[in-house]
Amino acid sequence: MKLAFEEAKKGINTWTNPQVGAVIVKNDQILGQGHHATFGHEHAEINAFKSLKNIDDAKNATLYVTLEPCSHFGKTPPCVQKIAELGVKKVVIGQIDPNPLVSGKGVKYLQEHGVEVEEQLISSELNRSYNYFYKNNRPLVTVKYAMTLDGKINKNDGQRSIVSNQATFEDSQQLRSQQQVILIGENTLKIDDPALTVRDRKMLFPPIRAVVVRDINQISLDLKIFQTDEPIWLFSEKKNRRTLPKNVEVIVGEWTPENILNYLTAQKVQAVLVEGGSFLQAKFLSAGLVEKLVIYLANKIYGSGLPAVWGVDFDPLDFAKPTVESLADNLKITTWRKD
Ligand code: AOF
Ligand code: ZN
Repeated sequence: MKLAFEEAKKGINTWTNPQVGAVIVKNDQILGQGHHATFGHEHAEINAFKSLKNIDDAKNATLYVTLEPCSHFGKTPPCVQKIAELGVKKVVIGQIDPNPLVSGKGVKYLQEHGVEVEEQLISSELNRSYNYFYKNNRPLVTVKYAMTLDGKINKNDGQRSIVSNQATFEDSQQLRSQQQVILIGENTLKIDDPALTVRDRKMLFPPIRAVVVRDINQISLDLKIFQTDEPIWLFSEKKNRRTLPKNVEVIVGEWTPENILNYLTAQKVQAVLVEGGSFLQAKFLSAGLVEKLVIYLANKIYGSGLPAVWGVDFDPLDFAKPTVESLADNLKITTWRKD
C-alpha cells in the first residue's frame, strides 16, 4: 500500500480528480503498478493492469489501490467491472471514495461479484483538498502571508514592501501550484500589483487568479495581472461596462467569504489560496472558513505598517501545533485549524 501511495503522487494536474496509485501483487511478487497521470486520463487500476507482462496475471492477484475503485461510467468505464472481469481475488483499498458517485458503491459491486475487499487505511497528505471538498461541500481554504518578526506585511500602508526572501518566493510557487484558485482583495491588487502566476512550471490548468473588487470599472487594466493569459475571475459588486481581455470573467454579486466559497463550490474548486491582504484574510478567518495557514516569517522588524490580519473583530481561533521549516534566513510555519 505504501508503494501504491508513492505511485499515486506521480500524478500531476489531476484536478478535479484525485491522485490515485495501484499495485498488483501475486505470490509475494509485484507484477504491475500504475497511477492516474493527469485529469481525463485512465484510472490508476487500468494503468496497473496495462503494466502487466501478461494480462492473465491479474487472475487471483491482489490489487492494492489508494482509493476505492470507481463504479460509475464517467470519462472512462467503471474500474470495478474490469477488476471483476479479470478475476482479481482481492482488492485492498487505502480509503473509501468520498465522491458520492462512487462512495461505498465500488466496494459493494466488488463484493457482489466475488472479489474480497479489505480496507487498509494509511494516514496521508494525499488528496487532502479532494477529500475535504466532498466531506464539507466547500473548498479547502489556505491563507498565506509573509510577515516580519513584529507581524507586519508591509512597511507603510499603501506601499509594497518585499518582506521575505527568495527561498520563500520559490516555496510559495509550489504552494500556488497546488491550488485551483488564488484569491486576493482589491487593495493587494492595487498596492502589490502581483502577477499571481506559477512562474516555475508549466501547468495544464494554471490556478485561476481571483480578485474581490468593489467596482471592476475602477480597476486599471495596466496592472500586471492583466498582462498574462492565465484565467482571471473578478468578483465585483458592479457590472462591467468596458471591453476586457478574453481571459477575464466578471462575476457580479455581493461577495462575502461565504458567497465566494459557494460560487467556487459550484465550480468544483477544491483548493483556494487567500494571498492577501490583511482585511480579506481577517474576513475569511473570522468567518471560520480557513483550514490551513502558511506563514513566512522574515527576520526583520518594521515597527510600523499593516498587521498580517486586520480590520475585523473576531473571537480568537486555535490552530494545531505548527510545523516549522527553515528557508535560508526565513522560517515557514504551517498549521491547521483545530477540529
Ligand atoms: C480518477 N483516477 O485513478 C480513480 C478515480 O472523471 P472520471 O470519469 O475519470 O471519474 C472521476 C472519479 O472516478 C473520481 O472523482 C473518483 O471518484 C473516481 N476514481 N478517478 O481520476 C483514478 N480511481
Ligand atoms: Zn476508475
